Amino acid sequence: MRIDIITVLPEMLTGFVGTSILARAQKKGLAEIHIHNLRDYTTDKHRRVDDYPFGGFAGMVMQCQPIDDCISHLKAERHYDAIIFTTPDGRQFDQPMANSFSLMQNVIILCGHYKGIDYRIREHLITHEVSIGDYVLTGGELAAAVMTDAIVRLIPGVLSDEQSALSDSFQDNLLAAPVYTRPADYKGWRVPDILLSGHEAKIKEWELTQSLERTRRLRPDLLAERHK
Ligand code: 6GU
Repeated sequence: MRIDIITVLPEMLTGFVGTSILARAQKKGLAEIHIHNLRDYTTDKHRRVDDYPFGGFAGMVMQCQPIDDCISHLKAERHYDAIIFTTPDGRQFDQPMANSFSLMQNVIILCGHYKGIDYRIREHLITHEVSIGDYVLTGGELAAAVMTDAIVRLIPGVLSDEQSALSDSFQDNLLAAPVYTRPADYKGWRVPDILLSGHEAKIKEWELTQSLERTRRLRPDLLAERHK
């Protein structure tokens, strides 16, 4: 899978995509992540990518030209399955969305900034508008990082069997059961006996009971979702 991220703050993302699981996914050839500096596409001699809004509103608006040129440049090279715009008024990102994006071949993520982008870009070029939650970030870079991480870790081969995405919280609308490692007794804080018993079937049953109990207590909304 290939992800192209368009941003005015490339330095916010280069370290992130070159670290840990995302770095390994790229080294293994399972993911390609390219960061594009929007300023490289402006025809403005001062490298401006924003301007004052029509109508006399406050704030600055990202202009059509650099965004259109950058996206056109990418589209001339390959077909894109999704052109995502990060924006607080988008649809809220969740695990099913991560799953469906992870099945795609080529995806563009355009990071929003300032008061917004010229609405004509959203009307004519964007296929998906996505938010990561009901709070306001200064820019879409962190949202792009969150989405990229959630998407790339789902690509087959990116995680090892032990880290398998199948046991994640949310994958089946259940929170994960608690996990423990050695020592079995730390300062009198004991690991549940069942986990030391070696009874595989009983351990599985314990895990499901814990998942259900924690979901009922902490996220009852997820259980309601499960029964739909
Ligand atoms: Cl995608 N962008 C911004 N600026 N703020 C957000 C967001 C996105 N998602 C939640 N808050």
